[in-house]
Amino acid sequence: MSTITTETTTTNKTQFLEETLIGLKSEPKFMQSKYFYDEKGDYIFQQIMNMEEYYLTDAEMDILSNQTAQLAKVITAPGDPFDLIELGAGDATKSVHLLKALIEQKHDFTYFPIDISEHVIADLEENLPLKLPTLNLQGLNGDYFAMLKRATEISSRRKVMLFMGANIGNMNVDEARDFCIDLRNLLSKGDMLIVGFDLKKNPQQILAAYDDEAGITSSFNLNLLQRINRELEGDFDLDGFEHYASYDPETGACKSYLISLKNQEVKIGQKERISFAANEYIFMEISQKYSLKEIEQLAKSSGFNVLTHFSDAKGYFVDAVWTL
Ligand code: AVJ
Repeated sequence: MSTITTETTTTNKTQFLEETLIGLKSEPKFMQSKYFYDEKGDYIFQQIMNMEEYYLTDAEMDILSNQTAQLAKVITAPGDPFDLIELGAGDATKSVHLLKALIEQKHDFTYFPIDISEHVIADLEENLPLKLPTLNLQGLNGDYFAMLKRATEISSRRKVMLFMGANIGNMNVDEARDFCIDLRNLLSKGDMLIVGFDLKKNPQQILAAYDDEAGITSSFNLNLLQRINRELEGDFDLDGFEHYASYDPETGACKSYLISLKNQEVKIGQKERISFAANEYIFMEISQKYSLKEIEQLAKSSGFNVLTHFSDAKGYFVDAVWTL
């Protein structure tokens, strides 16, 4: 059962180059945050999750470790086998709690972790069976929708989708709605979607999580320039760019940018040259925050029914349970 399904590496590299150039030739310039997660990016993201300022991980862990029984109950029915598909599984430290509870309750299910990082899926395939020997596991490495389609081809059982970790925050509200509509179109009546949202809260607290003193978030962003240097023969001067984060309490948008510190030209591959003016920015990432009301609106506008939600003791984070 444990064979990784992977998109070919050449396709990934061509797509990385194409999408990088589209972003850097746009006005204003942008990059896609899905490319943060190469092996070094995965490692830096682990460090982010361990930071004092990055409250999100602890908050969702509080939900998954203390309300697993209730969550397991909401997503299962006696004698009803299902597939548990996780988008952006990461190291699955949170989902492991749920997997464990489902196994203990003797539910018949297969776990399909999907992740854009090849390294992440390989790690899961190696480590999860050690922790949970009886788990039915099939790792899928690639883009969410390509791999989700693959999962629906492999099995036709009822689907429970997990999209945790506030990964939905990497889309703005309109993109999130379109994304949820696309998910809904791949799901059927009775299927479920569990989505993790970071809630609007004190703006200082949010900003600190994305602009830490130690500069870990800064190195997370700069690593994408390094990745372009490594994989796409770029020559970014990392000292020529500086991390800048902002949070707007009105819209709930937390954004990060890399600011060019001088007029400079950067080479990518053999023939591409990109110019940066002093103080020009590259928009790197959005981490959208929601109110409970906005979460319900998102469910409705994308055609889901709200079943319930679970929140942590501090009220920082919500795992919403939607159904079709
Ligand atoms: C993995 C998308 C949830 O937006 O909070 C953390 C990524 N970026 N610090 C987030 C991230 C900067 C993270 N997500």
